[in-house]
Amino acid sequence: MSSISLRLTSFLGLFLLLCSSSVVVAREIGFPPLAPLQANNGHAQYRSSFNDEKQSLVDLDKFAGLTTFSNLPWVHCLSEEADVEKYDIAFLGAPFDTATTGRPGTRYGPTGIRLGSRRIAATFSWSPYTHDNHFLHWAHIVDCGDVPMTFLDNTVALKQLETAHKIVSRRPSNATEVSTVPRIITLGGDHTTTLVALRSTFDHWGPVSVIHFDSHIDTWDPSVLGGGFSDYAGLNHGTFLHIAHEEGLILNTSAHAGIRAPALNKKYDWKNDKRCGFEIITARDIDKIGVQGVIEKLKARVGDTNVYISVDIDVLDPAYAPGTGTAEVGGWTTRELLSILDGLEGLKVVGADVVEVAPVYDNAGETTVLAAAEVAVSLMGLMVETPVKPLSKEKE
Ligand SMILES: [Mn+2]
Repeated sequence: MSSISLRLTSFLGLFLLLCSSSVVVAREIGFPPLAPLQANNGHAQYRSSFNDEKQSLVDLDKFAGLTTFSNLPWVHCLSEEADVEKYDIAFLGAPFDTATTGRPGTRYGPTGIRLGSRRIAATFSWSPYTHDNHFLHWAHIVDCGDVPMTFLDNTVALKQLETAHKIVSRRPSNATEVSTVPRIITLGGDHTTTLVALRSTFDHWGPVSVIHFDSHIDTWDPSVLGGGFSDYAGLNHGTFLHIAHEEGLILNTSAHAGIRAPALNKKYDWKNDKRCGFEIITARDIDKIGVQGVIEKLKARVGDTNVYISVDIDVLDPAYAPGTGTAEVGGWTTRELLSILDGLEGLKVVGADVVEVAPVYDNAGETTVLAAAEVAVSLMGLMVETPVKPLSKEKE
């Protein structure tokens, strides 16, 4: 017998021995392939909330239905009908990008921010930092959808937004014992939309301190930025704070945070900025005074006044927010911005926005819209933390 035949015979013998000495039984594999949580008659049973099939279609709160901000309920806030679900804080989209000086695209901003928020839901929002959940406090928070804004005439578009702000903020609030005027968080939209929001807050609270997170000062003189061709050209996303000052909407206790873009001239822009009521915290100041230092400076600046917080997403470095129209390198990180915003707890925030989000320049990882969504949640948290009485009530 050759050595190859000898080996084959040995393998065959071993195989027959194994077959005769044991009973081979197919192993039952359950799905999901986890140890059974309960055993009943030897069969695996898995815990499931899928008991009521119809109810399960109603209760699922993420990735289902139409996309609203943070899966909040959509309310037809702009309806002329009086019988509309009441709310205390409303997200309102302003799809507008025809007053930009750089790359357009922010008309898709509100949609982008909502997409960036689709993993956020009230039931899954307990903070690892505070162990609090701002979605589940006193305030009923809703998404009012987007305002129809024509892309062919800025004057008309901003008038449409102004009318929408009036309707949304003049509806009766839900928790009347806490707050009687619903507050609005605008999802922009280019920064020009903030002028309209400031007119709206003026309606209820009078002039406010603006905390303006941005890489640009946005107080540029309308007779310069825009070419000085016409009043129409003068109202744009780099001049709206100048105009807000001229209209008496803001207090001289306002502040910019994160500034790093150059001015048009050696002195005038900075002098004019101060005249418009602003103090500047530059992007590089954070290296000297830290996050806490920025928070303290902002709080000291606005004091006890009513505050409007506007976040131009270009305050972030383009590494953290490439999806914007006029990106400036050397900016803050998303973590720094969120820490600063959360640190402003206690301020009387009467209105807020996150603007200049242009998803078309974002990346496949959705870096910009994810950041913008979290910024909006932080702004909402500040509003929940500190209810604000309207002006008429304060006078009583
Ligand atoms: Mn801006």
